[in-house]
Amino acid sequence: MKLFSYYKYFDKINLLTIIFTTSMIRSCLSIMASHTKCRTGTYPRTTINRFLVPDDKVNWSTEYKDYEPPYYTSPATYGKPWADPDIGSPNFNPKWNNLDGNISRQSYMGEYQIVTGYPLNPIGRTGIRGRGILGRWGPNHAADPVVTRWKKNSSGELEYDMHKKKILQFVAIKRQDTGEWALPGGMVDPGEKVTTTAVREFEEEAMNSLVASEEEKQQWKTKFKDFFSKGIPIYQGYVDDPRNTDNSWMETVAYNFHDDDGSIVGGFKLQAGDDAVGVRWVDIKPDLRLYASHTNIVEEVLKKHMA
Ligand code: RP5
Repeated sequence: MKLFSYYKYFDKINLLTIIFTTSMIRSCLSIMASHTKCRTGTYPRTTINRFLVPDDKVNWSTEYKDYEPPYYTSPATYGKPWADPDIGSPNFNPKWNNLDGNISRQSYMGEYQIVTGYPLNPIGRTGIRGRGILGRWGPNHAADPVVTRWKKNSSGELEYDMHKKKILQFVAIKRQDTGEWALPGGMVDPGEKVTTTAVREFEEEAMNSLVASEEEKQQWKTKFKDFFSKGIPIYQGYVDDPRNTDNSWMETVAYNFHDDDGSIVGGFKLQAGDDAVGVRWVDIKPDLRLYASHTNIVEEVLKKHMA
């Protein structure tokens, strides 16, 4: 009898694992499929045009004899503590696909290839080589918080859409570099836990923690402690970021922090900070357009809440 109940418990855990893994794989696949913003137009902060990469030539395994992308590594990144030196520089011996000291050079997309000393973008060609304006060769790790609540009117009553469904909102920031609305994410500092990055970036970009008083921060700490310890992982993997190159790319881990009755984050005034120039609660609607592949991440969060 006892054995039977253990089996029941085991099956339940297995089932949950399978459901979680399957939905994570499904969301990873849909986000992975987007590799368009990082192969169109001029490279950010430059006048360099990307080499044309048609859809059927993205994959490295497809021959593209004429492929001659320009090489660009931003001079502004040289010598910065967050940036790697050029490949081949003396004393630069990166441990590709490994933890390199406290810098993770591992990819969520599996083992990436190294060709003539350079890591290769795991999704495919981008029309530009070099490190671009990113800091690391290979994966550049970020974390993205998706903070959500249900939309309410000024009397505090729930609002519904035309299908009589509750409206989910999330906190978006306006990026200074492109002017696009985005998740308030940021780069993982060497040795930092990704969950810590997600919360730190939220506080910096959506609550302006860098200039907040100690008293304000103490208030958040008490109120947020429990809330931010219950993030649900939504996605981990490649980001279709306009800064990506053939040898350097963004990856992220996104967590959903849901404020169900709107009393936690919903009770605080949002204020843009760090490199964000705007912040607001945004309705999750079909016409949502966000930076990089953030729309896909937010759509995954919506699916989870509507399921
Ligand atoms: C995106 O860039 C990530 O998803 C994250 O939101 C962001 C991190 O870069 P910075 O905002 O620090 O420039 O690819």
